[in-house]
Amino acid sequence: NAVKNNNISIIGVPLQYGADRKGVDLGPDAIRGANLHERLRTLGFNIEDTGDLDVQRRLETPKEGEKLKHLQEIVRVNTELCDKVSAEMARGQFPLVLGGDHSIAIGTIKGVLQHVKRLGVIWFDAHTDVNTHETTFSGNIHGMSLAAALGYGHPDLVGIGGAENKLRPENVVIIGARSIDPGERAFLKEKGIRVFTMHDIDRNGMKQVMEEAMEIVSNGTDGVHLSLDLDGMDPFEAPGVGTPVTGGMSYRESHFAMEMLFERNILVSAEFVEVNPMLDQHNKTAMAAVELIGSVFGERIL
Ligand code: 5AB
Ligand code: MN
Ligand code: MN
Ligand code: MN
Repeated sequence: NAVKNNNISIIGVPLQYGADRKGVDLGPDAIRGANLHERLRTLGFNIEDTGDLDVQRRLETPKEGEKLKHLQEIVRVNTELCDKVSAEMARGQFPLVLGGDHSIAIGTIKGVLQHVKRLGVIWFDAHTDVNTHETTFSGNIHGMSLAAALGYGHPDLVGIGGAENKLRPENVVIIGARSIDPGERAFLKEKGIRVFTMHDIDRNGMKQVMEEAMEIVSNGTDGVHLSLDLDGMDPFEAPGVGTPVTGGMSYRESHFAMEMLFERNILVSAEFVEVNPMLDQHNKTAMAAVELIGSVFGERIL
């Protein structure tokens, strides 16, 4: 786990095809550029930066009549990511994946599932990412990654890393949601996935939300993955994202949630996604990501 495991492997995934918007492919370098390595080394970790996966960078127009945009390249990259994450875990490393758009959660989670069969997931996001090829309005695969990891959606996405490796709905929580499509609402209800919306955070506070959330994801599981979409934070504090939604989690709430995660010591892997430097102000969003990463790995004020 995060505390006992002193060895972190950074894996960059400069993929933008899931968001279909230029710039999110620059996320991994923006996060590195915000002092990531030094920050983690100061905390006493051994950092191995494995570099970036080989990704087609030129933003092509989606193929004519293709409902899921850039499906082929997204499946290829996620399959590679799955293998990479699995290989790093096989040699005892903690995978820290830097996006890239949120479609990469499929590859990350499928890779972790090769080692942690019963995996809990905390999905920190303004959105819930449980669209399928049948419910999506946008055709953007970054809005389908959680559904795919649960075993629902296009067979090519569900098949990444083996269709039999999948999350269970009762082991997943979503935190910070405030933009949910009609098809997603039905899906969440049908599968019984616990969603802590901004309303819940306002009403009960981040402390209670995190306590409940961590109880759910650690109950009957052997480890927890954190999938953190920076658009979960308020766009005022994290403007560099492709799909901003007002009324998000504050810097302080997010930061505190990460500190609580460290204290509970349940994480086996983490990913930070959707940082888009082309939409950012002075690398603010990448710096926020590094602040959150610091807290997840034990940084304290005093
Ligand atoms: B993100 C939307 N639900 O499917 C869709 O940023 C947005 O990874 C998806 O959370 C946002 O296109 C995906 C409208
Ligand atoms: Mn989002
Ligand atoms: Mn997302
Ligand atoms: Mn901090």
